[in-house]
Amino acid sequence: MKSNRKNSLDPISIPNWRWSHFLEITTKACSIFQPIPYAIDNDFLFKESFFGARSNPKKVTLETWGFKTDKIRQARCACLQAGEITSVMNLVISPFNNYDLPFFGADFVTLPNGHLIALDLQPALKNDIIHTQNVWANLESIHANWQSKLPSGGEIPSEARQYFSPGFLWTRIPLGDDGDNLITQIIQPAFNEYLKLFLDLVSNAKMISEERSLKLLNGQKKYMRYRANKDPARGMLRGFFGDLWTEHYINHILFDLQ
Ligand code: DBV
Repeated sequence: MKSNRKNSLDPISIPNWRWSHFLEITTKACSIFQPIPYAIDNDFLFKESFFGARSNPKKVTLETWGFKTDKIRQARCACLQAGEITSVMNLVISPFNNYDLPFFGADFVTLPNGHLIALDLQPALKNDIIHTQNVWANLESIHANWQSKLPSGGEIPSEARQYFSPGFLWTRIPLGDDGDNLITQIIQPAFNEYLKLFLDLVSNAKMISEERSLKLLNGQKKYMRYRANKDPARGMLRGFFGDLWTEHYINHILFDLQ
């Protein structure tokens, strides 16, 4: 099937994609920054395949949404729906390194065994107080309010901890009505507050020195390399779309600052 999406800012049109409301919120909130399309080849703007038993093949659809602005190097969202249940929104907003800003990271994943929600303003330089103090001072109270209403997400890989802030909202919730209610009543308002804080930081950000920009760039590249190397979706994407396509997608679209 062909997609009529021409560029990364064209709206997503995946039928019954569970996370569409969150991308609508993001699109609306970011429209004040005059976003322009981010160059992405057609083969990565839209991709479709089939999986499962030959007698009853199921469809998997992936679309990539994205933009850039004067302060945001790349905002991109991998939007995937596989069959009835499996539904992924992997959104990362990466500022230019000449602003002292964190990444905005949202990994919303529905699998047959439940929903996994990871949301954070992720530090490029976790041990640098100039980089973190302004963010964490505002984020920790927001986090405390919403995380207290959610079950914990459990252990995360120890090597990944350096890429998360103390405000990392992390939970695993069951499928079904209870899960849906938690997504509507807790995850949605939490997402709004995390995104608003991030975009306010972007609005107020001032250019930093050349020397400090280099430090930020190194921190950003380390984060991108880690995520590209350890992408938990690699196996799933390879199963759906093949190794070559997946490696190009992960290393040259999703985490393209290495
Ligand atoms: N995760 C991605 C991309 C995805 C994606 C690009 C296109 O970075 C999906 C899709 N994340 C995805 C899937 C799973 C997870 C898990 C499908 C489930 C894997 C499984 O259980 O089979 C946050 N995502 C996770 C986990 C975490 C995150 C902590 C659980 C642990 C894991 O399975 O590794 N955000 C994610 C993450 C980092 C981050 C791993 C690392 C720094 O910033």
